[in-house]
Order: sequence, then C-alpha cells, then structure tokens
Amino acid sequence: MERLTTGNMGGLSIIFFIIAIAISMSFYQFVFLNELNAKPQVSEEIANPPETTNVVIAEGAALPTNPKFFDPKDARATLEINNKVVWTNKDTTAHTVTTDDDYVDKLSGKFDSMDTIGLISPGSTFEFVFTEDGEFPYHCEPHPWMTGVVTVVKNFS
Ligand SMILES: [Cu+2]
Repeated sequence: MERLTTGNMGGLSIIFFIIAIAISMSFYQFVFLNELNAKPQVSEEIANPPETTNVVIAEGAALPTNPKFFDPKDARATLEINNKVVWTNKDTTAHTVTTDDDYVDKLSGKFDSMDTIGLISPGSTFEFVFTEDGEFPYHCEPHPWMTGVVTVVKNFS
C-alpha cells in the first residue's frame, strides 16, 4: 500500500514536470515570436535620423510640359544621417508619391503616400523614412509623367 502510493506520486510529479516544461516553452515561444513580429530590427539612428532629404514637387508639375516635376528628380540619402525624405508640394494641384515596384519598408510600410496621408495637397508635405539602402523609384498616380527616384546609401563615416 505504502509502495503503491509512492509509485503514484512519482508518476504524478513526472506528469507535472512535463506540463511545466510545455507551458514554459510555449510562453517563451509566444513572447519571442511577438517580439520578433512587433519590433523591426532598426537602430535609433536609422528610425530617427538627425537630418532630412528634401524634395520639392515643382509648381506646374501637373502639366506634362513643365520643366520640373520632382526636384531633385534623383534624391540621394544616407542611412543614419538624412534617410527621412520629405516631399513638399509647391504646386497648386494635389499629387502622390507612389512606389513603382510596390516597395514595402519594414518600419515605414508601403512607400506610397496613398497608404498614409492620401493625396499630398498644395502646400503640404509627405514624409517617408527609408530604413535600408537601395534605389526606390516612384511616380505620381494622377500624373504618371512625374517620376523620381530616391537612392539610399549606407553610412560609411
Ligand atoms: Cu501629380
């Protein structure tokens, strides 16, 4: 009788031990995966660079004969310095900044003003933080002759 009880207790504690391991493993996995999904691996300097790169949407850009659309048409930005690009609409027409190739930044989301603020109305700005190097061609949705590219390079200083 005594031996039987001890044997049952031993079996029970093994079951509890297994359950405890299963719970801690699933908890670890839950926390770990959540962390992985929620926080993009981007440094503070890249997420909040000290300077901006500025592009003007030129006055008259809605006309295909205009000499300038996005100015500069080729904007260059450096990670950790000025990888936040700000477009200022100095035209009297609303425009968009829309990725040519469906680019999605891991921190900022889709490179498309239509996904965040919609049309960039006259006098207003659109900001986008690029968190990796590369070439990012874009255009304006209502005026497809308006094209530009942002080239982002790594900071080697
Ligand atoms: Cu436009």
